[in-house]
Amino acid sequence: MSPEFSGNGYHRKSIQRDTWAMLEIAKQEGIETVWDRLAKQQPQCGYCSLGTSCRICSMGPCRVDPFGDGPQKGVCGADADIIVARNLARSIAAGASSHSDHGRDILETLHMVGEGKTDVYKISDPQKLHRLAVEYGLSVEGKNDQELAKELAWEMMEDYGMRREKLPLARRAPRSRQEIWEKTGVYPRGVDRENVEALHRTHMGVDNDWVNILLHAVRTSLSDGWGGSMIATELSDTLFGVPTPKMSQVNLGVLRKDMVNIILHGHNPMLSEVIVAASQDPELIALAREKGAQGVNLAGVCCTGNEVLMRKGIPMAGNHLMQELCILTGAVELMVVDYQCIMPAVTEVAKCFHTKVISTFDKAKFPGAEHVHFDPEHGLEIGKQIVRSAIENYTRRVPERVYIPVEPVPMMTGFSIEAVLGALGGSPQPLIDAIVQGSIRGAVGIVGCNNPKIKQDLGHTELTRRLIENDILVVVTGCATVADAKAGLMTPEAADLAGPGLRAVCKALGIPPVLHFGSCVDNTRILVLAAALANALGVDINALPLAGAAPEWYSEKAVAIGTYVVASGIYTVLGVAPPIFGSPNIVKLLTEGLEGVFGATFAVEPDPNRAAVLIRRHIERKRAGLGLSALNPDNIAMPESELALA
Ligand code: SF4
Ligand code: MSK
Repeated sequence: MSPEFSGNGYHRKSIQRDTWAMLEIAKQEGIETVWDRLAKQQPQCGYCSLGTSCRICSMGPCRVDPFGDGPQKGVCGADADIIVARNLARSIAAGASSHSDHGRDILETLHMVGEGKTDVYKISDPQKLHRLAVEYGLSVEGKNDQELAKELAWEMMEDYGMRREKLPLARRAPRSRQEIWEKTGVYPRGVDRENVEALHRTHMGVDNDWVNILLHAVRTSLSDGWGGSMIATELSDTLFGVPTPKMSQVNLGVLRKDMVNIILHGHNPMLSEVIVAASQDPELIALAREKGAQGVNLAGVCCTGNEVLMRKGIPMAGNHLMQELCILTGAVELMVVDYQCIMPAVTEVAKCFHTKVISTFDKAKFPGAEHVHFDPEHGLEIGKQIVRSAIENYTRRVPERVYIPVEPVPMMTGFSIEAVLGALGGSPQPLIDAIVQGSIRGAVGIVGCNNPKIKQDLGHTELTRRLIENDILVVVTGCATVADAKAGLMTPEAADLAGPGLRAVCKALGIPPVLHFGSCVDNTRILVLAAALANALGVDINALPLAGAAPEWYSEKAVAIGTYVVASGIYTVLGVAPPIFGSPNIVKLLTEGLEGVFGATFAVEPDPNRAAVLIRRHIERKRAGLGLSALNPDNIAMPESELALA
C-alpha cells in the first residue's frame, strides 16, 4: 500500500489505489460512503442473512429459527424450506425482470426504428438483423431494413407474452439441454409470464412445495438468460453495432482536469449512445471551449459503461463501488443515470460538490436529481440538452478541489462472439483445437458486481490470476471487467501472466488472456458461445470444461444470472453466500442435487484462491469426461496441497 494511505484501514476495503485516495478525501470532508453505511448496519439481521424471515403478508412479519429453540414456522405454517424458496424465487424474478425490462426498452426502440418514428436510432448491423429475422422464421426476401425491423420487433414482442410455448432463442441451446428443460418442466415460455407466475406462486397460500417453487424459479431465470437478456444483447448489437476489439482505458485517471467530465451510469445503452453522439457535436465542443474546457470527456460506471466501452471504446471510470467515489474527485460536471445499480446515495455525495445528477427514465427517479424525461423518438435532442447542461456546469467547478489520483491503465475490449470468431479466422475450431490439445484447459466466465462485504476487486482479480496461470481462459462482464482491467490483466501483454499454453495462444492471436464480453445482459454471449462449442462437439453444455464465478456479487440480477447459468449446465462458484443457509434442504439441492437434474451445481467459496482450485478440479473432471488430455502435474501453478482444501 502507498505510504500516504497506510494505517487508515482502506486496504481492508479495497485493493485499488484510486479507491484509497477517494476514501481519504471522504474522511477529510466527512462524506459518508457505502462502506460507512455498511458499518452502521452491523450487526445485520441473522434471519434475513439465512433467508428465513418473511414479510410476504400482514399476518407477519415472521421468522423461523432453523438452528435454535425459536419458532419453526411462520404464522401461516410456512417452514424454513418454504420461506427460503419463496424469497429466493422472488429475488430471481426481480433480477430476471430487471434484465428483461431493459430488453423490452431496446425492443420498443427497434419497433420505433421499424415505424420510422425516431430521429436518431438506425440499424447499425443489417447482417445481424437479417440473421435474427431468419431465426424467427421471417421471410427476408425483398424487405428493407426498416420493414424487417418492424416485423422482427413485432415477433419478439410475443416473447414477452403468453402465446409462445417456448422462447425461440432457447433453441440455440443444444437439443439435449432443451430436452432436460422439457423433461423437468422448466422450458421458458413468455418472459412476462414466467415472472408474473413467480410472483403468483410465492403469494401466501399458493405454491407450498419448495422444490416446485424452485423449479419455477429456474424457469424464470431461463426466460431471462435465453429471453430478455439475450434480446437486450442481440438488439443492442443490431441498433448500436456489434462490438469489435479496440483499446481503451480504465480507473479514475480517465477523468480529465482540462475537460468537461460526464459519467454515464446504469445499464441501458439507449441514452449513453446519444450522449456519445452529442459529445462530438461541433457546436457543443465550441461551447465547452468558450467555457474554458478543452472539450467533453465521457467515462462509464457499471454496465452502461460496459456497453459504450464495448462498442465505442469510451473509457471506464470505475465499477459499482466507485460510483460515489468518482464524484469525490471534484472533476465530474454531470452524472447521467438510466437504471439499475445506481445507489440513491449518489445525489447526497453530489450535493457536496458542483456535480449535477440527471435521471432520465421515468421508471427510475432519484430524489435530489434533476429529471430529464428520455424519449427515444427525440433521443439526440435530449442527449444534447444533457451535454449542454454539463458544459454549463463546468464554470461551477472548484479547481482547488479537483484531485485525480492515478494515471489510467490501458485495456482491450470489444469481444463479441462475432469478434471472437473473427480473431479465430471465422470458426470456433481453433478454440476447440486449443482446448482439445490442452493448451487452453477450459474457460471461465467471471461476472458480476462489487459488494462492500468483500475487499473491492480482490475476489475478481485473485481468481482471474489463478485461472490464467493455469491456462484457463477467462471472459469477464460487468464490474469484474473493471477490476481485472485496473489490475492490468486485459491487455495483450498480460498474456505474460498466463500459463505457457494460454500465453502462446494469446500471443499468436494478439489478444489478452481475459476477454471483455460486455455488460451483465451480455452474459448471454457466454451462453451462445458455450452452446456453439457444445453443438460443434456434439455434446451438451455440461460436458464442456467451463465454469462460472461471481466472486463479489450483490444484486438480484446476479442471482438470476447464476441460476440460468447453472440450469444451462455450467458449474458456478459464488463468493458471497446467498440467503439460503436457513434451509439445509435447499443448500443440499443447490450444491449437490442439481447435478442430477441439470448436470451442474452451485458452490459457495469466498476465498478466490480456493475457488480457483474448485474450478480447476471441475475443469479437469470435465476434460477427463471428454477423454481430453490430463493435466501434467508439473504445470499446476498452484499446488492444491498448499491450500489444504478439504
Ligand atoms: Fe408469516 Fe406466512 Fe405471512 Fe410469510 S406468508 S409473513 S410466513 S404468515
Ligand atoms: S449488475 S456487475 S453491479 S453494474 Fe450489471 Fe450492477 Fe456491476 Fe452488478
